[in-house]
Amino acid sequence: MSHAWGYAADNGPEKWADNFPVANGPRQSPIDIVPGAASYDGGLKPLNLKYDPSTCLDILNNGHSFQVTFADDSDSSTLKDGPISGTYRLKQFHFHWGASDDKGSEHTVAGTKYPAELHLVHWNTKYPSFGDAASKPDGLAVVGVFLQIGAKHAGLQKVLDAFDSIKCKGKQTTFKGFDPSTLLPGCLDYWTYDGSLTTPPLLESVTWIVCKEPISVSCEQMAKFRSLLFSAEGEPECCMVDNYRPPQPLKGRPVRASFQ
Ligand code: B30
Ligand code: ZN
Repeated sequence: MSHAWGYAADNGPEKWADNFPVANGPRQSPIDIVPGAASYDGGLKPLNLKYDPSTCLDILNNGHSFQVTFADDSDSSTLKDGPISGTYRLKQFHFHWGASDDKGSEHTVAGTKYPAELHLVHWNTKYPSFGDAASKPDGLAVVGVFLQIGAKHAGLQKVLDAFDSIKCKGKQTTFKGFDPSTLLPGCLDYWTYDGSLTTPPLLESVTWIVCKEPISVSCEQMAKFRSLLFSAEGEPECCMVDNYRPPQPLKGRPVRASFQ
């Protein structure tokens, strides 16, 4: 899949509104999460994540990130409860990251940027498909997890070990049996707000669920992210880094916390 948009000066986040005017809409993502301004909501349920590793299919370099794709033709890998109603199915997960450890996440916490952010993308089964759900106000739920530098992450290493096969844009390989729950933090406390896709088409269809607790990954693992390429085979090599959108105006939206 090829796109006119990207993360360079001439096609990056500051230019997206030219082709996607919703970039200036009322519920854009990401945002800066200010913990002191979020309100604790005791009515928020714990997240109910049930992932079946047998639904994991393949891994793809899509030219703006890499994504791991899941079979979503049955309720085998689902998100329920938390801030949402009904059943949402896991479609894919992907990451955003920086050229160095001082940047890379899309959401920030009181202005603090993490080196990377994981997005687990789910769609509401009240709609017939991901494609239908992606334009509905309650169509998608994305769980965001911050990555910080620390100990090597064994679950993430299984993903990184597939990178030799997907270095360039458009490369894809099978990636069977991976359990995405290995990428979740131990504590599932979260912030939630109504937002959007963080890449074009920037559709305002996402219930964001951002975990408070980061997962730790080693600096060697962060370096491996930066070895992927935005470019296709045969094109001048362009390292895939800084593939994040900066925080967008909150425009009066409430941010709720599941924890005190
Ligand atoms: S995010 O989690 O808000 N970063 C999409 C899903 C989640 C996010 C952003 C975008 C999405 O589904 N976009 C449209 C589908 N993509 C998927 C792909 O292959 O990667 C196709 C496309 O954009 O047109 Cu390139
Ligand atoms: Zn994302």
